[in-house]
Amino acid sequence: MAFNGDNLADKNQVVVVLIPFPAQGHLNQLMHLSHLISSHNIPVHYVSTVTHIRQATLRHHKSIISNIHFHGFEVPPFVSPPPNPNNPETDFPTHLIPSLEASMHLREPVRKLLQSLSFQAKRVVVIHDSPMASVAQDATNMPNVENYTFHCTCAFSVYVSFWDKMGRPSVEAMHALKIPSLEGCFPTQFLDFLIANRDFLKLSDGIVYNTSRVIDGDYIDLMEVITGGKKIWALGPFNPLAAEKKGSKERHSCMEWLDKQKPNSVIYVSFGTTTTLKVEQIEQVATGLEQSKQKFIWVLRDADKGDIFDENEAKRLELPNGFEERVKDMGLVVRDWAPQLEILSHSSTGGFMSHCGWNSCLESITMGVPIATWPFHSDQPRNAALITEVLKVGLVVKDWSQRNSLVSGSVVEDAVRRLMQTEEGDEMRERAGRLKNAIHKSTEEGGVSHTEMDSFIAHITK
Ligand SMILES: *[C@@H]1O[C@H](CO)[C@@H](O)[C@H](O)[C@H]1NC(C)=O
Ligand SMILES: CC(=O)N[C@H]1CO[C@H](CO)[C@@H](O)[C@@H]1O
Repeated sequence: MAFNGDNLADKNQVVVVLIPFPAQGHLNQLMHLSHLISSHNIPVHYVSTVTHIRQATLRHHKSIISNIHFHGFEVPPFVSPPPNPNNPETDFPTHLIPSLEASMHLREPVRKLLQSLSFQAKRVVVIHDSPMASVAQDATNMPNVENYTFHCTCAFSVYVSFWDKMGRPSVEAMHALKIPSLEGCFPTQFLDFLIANRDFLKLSDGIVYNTSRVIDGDYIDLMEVITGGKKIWALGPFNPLAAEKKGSKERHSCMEWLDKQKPNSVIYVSFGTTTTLKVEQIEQVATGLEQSKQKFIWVLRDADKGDIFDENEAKRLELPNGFEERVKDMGLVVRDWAPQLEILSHSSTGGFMSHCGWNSCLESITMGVPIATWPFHSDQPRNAALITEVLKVGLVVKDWSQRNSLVSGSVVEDAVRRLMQTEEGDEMRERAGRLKNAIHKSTEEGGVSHTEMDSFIAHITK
């Protein structure tokens, strides 16, 4: 998908250029954002490396991607090692760092694209993922280019990092909350990467969060104070998939299994695309699920590699001997790509054991499913605190203070039982249901998310 400079826009048009951070959760969110923006008849250009454009489009529904211009740019080759679950220092996917560093070479092709678009269009609106600020930096010298920062996480987690840096001052919205430390969230190598980007963040004209005022509005207000009144929009969550689930011919086999289960009886277990469990940990999860005697769907995969198309097949993760046979009436182990949103929106699904990546949190709360939290790295521990401490729609499986220890089978069993079989769990499900309704209302005409989206579109096309 080489870029040729002609006819990408005309003089009356505002065009939007999106620059995602090249990891699945981010590629996914900016893909949804592309779709939302292009549904307002605004041309959208989605920019990444050749490999990551391939990844983003492969994992997305065709109806979403048909109106988007993709620009896959060549970057120097990077190594794509397998994930290392036995790294004693961190659960962060350090094997992705070479691909992240390679993506910094997007700066030059992005500059050329912006320049050419800026000649052709009325205005160019760049929305870059926050760790991609340095790739977008040349926007600053072009007269009709505006720059916006996009956060793929909640305002709460971003606020907590600032609050930490300020020495945890007394603030009402933080009162009595148990906030996990930043320790162990990022390895130094990645922190350097973030710091290198921070200077460019100051250059943005506005900030977009994929969250909703219904979810963490207090923290959006607090961020507005911190960023000196810079305009913030909370553009989420809008779930485009909600309508297409039933009657689709390409339904995953686990959906038929779900159809046969009782309402709220199944716990969905998945730790996302950046987590690889140690062999011993897999054994403990298996034991815990088996002993909980609850129905489950467990997605068991290795973390994505920096290049998911890299030849060497991921190894098949081993389960304890005879496990799959013993649990065949209780649960499913899914080893391929699972339709997470469909699973969460199914009435048989009553709980989610999750690493608390922001996509997963949002999908779960918009579907009214309470979460058993088990964070591994990055913003996950703070997202987990939002779920359990602020919103109270989940319970803790692994506390961040215990991050270096194995979670035993009995802890897994206990968490699953509490979430699925106790009054405490039912109360969380009720609260999650109320939050779901509030979120759905907010995306309807006149609702707060709907209004924010209109205001953002009006602002960029003004
Ligand atoms: C925000 O994330 C959710 C969950 O992945 C997604 O469904 C939604 O479309 C995203 N919204 C934006 C604006 O990226
Ligand atoms: C290119 C461009 O519009 N850069 C702007 C990004 O946002 C900052 C803050 O509003 C402006 O000072 C830059 O001029």
